Amino acid sequence: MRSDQFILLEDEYGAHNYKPLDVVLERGQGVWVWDVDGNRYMDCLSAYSAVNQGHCHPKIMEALARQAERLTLTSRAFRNDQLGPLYKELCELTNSHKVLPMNSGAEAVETAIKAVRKWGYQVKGVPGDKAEIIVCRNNFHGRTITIVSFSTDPVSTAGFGPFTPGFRIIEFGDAEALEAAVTENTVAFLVEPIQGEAGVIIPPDGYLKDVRRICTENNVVLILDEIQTGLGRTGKLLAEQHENIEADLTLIGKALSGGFYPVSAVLSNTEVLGVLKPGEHGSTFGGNPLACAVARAALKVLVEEDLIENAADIGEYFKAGLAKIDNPKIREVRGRGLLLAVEFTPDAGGARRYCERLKDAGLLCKETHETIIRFAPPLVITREEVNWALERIASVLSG
Ligand code: IF1
Repeated sequence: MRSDQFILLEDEYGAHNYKPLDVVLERGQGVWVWDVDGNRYMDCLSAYSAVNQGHCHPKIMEALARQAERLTLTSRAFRNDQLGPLYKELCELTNSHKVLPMNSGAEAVETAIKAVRKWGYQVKGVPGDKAEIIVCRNNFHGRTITIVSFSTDPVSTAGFGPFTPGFRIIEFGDAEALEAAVTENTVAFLVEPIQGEAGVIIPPDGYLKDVRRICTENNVVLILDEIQTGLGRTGKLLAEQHENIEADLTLIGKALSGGFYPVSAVLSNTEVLGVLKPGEHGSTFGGNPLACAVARAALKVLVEEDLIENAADIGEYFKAGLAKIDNPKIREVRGRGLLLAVEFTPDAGGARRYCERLKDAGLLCKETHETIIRFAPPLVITREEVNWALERIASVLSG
């Protein structure tokens, strides 16, 4: 079957909750993917930073296949021989004390919300059902009802009420706004170190440090959503390291499996996770041996292949190359590590048409909002491959 036939099938039988580029992929390796018509593309999205280790990494593939032959799922009614080792490796790598494994990113966010509410009542002494969590305007933390309850994007919320109460929204990047919003009932501040979906928005220098101080002074749990920024993407293992801080709860997902399988986790540096007692939270698939084996391999690849350092180096090189592109309709080039964005002026005619033309030139990327293109290739990308990409990007964006 050719591309157009697959597209017809999707459109006829699938829900239309996405508007994908019309490219039907069937194979991937490293930074490259191939469509059913035999065309090759460079993947500059990495499944929204889930395939940081590159497509179909052979070592992760091997771990998946070997574990799939032995044992895939026990449920947490029993223990398995992959979970404890994953916990230890994750804690050592991230300087954490406790781990709670889930599957999707949204589930990790939901888990953190439950844990900090309970912590608020049991440890901080917040009166029953009064816990407040502060979040930021233009946040993206997932798609569940509770998470969209505090989204400020009308497309994410319209028609989906009634919503979960208990959230207060402040401006991103404004530490004073956080200080002003904290009350005695505030249990947590939930924030992305760099806002991804909002368009790769980098907060002012010192913001996370100030946030850390304000949370500590007010006995508020700092939850960093590193589901997109974590695991090497920004040139550090965790984006919090750019400001030398440590969150109380850190949420990771996406690249925790190198894109093979949904694996997420809540990492805790304090005793917040300690408030959860048997029966109060869980998931059939969370912490299953297949997921754990894949995550262990994915973390090992990230460290052993120096992908974090590569993201820092190559990211700077890629960003400098993008900044050289001569087009008065480019308003800004920004990013950190290999989480990069080009923002166009409102009169540029939208980012989508550039993405369509980049696809025709052999490069896959995705617009966010009307005017921004995100470039986030797998962290295995080489300098030569960046040169290949820059040639095409320059040619399309200059036109
Ligand atoms: C989609 C965006 C990226 C996330 C952060 C939690 C989650 C995400 C910081 C939830 C998920 C996604 C989901 C994906 C598109 C993608 C995305 F454009 F929507 F915002 F990456 F930028 N926290 N991000 O970025 O994780 O439950 O999906 O595993 O199609 O919705 P999830």
